Amino acid sequence: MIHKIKNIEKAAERIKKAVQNKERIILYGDSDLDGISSVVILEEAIKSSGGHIDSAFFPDREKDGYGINLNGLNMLKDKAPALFITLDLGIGNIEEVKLANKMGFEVIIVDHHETLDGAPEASIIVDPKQKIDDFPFKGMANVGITFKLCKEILGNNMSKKLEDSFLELAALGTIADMVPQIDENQKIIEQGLRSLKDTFRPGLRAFFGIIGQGAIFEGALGKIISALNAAESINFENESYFLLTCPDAKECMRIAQKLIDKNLHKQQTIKSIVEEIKRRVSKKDEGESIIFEGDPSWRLVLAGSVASIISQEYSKPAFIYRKMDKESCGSVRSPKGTNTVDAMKICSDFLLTYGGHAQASGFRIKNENLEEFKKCLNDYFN
Ligand SMILES: [Mn+2]
Repeated sequence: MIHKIKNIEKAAERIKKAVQNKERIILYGDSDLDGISSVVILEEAIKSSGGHIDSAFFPDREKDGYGINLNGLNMLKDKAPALFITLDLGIGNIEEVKLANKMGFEVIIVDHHETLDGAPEASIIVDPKQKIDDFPFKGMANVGITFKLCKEILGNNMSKKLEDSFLELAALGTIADMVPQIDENQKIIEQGLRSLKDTFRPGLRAFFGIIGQGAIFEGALGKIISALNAAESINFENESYFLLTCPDAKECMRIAQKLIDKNLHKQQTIKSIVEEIKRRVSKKDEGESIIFEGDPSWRLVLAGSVASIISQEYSKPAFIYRKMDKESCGSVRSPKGTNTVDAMKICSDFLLTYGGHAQASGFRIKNENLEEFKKCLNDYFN
């Protein structure tokens, strides 16, 4: 028997029913390319099945934090009752889902992050990392899971053209999320990239118009992904989402160029933060099993990239955070074979929230607990 991802058929049926009954549908996605491309393809699948979405919402990780958050729920609460579908986030939002239920939303979670202790009280949860899910491949990006969901929704009504167009975004999101390029991911990437060269999507064509295609394709791909990942979510609107759903070629060129420029600036800032951390580390003794550094001036949206470089350079788990007035918020990257979510489970008494993947995760903490948290982590990784 071929196992499907648990609840994926159930979620598709529920979404189809919502389309039929003209229920209000809200998509709430993570602000990285995996989350954005998930929202875009699910929105287009819903459109293609004769429905529409009321809104696509993307939290600002800097301001609102990762996941479903209070600001977002408060902005959306007048839209209840509605079907509230989360993409690439939600599995860690036990309290927020409770609140969403109370507001009158029905929540469907589509996520691929590690489950924590206890699951949110959502009406349907699609996440292959749930213990009760026996779908064999656990390494899909969220957009790969969403692609499967779109296929369930549309069935035979998914045209080849639409499927190719979804696969292009699924490939980009899968590469961007740095999940292993094996198994189903490999198939998605192969098919998606094949189609990407002749994409119909104006937002992607715009990049080829600016940076060219042909022989430099490999290099172009990295540029496109970093540019799309350099977008910001302001007032819960995301520039890359706008670009990928914009039908106007001229407008697409303008936004694509803006994102390319933004990415250049971002890369320079990342470099200077990395240099600062190296300076700090060189002054410390070698005994620590992790790198744990924060600063009020470091933007949270850059913490993941910085942590990734630092973790590779020192072959140690890197916890990089922005220190704000009372709380700090950070990103974590760690070498193969380590599990930072497990580590934070052990140290969770010191944390407000945490979650993610074994080697790529995040946390939020009260500043008064920073030292204890660091000590707990050092003990764990020793
Ligand atoms: Mn993801």
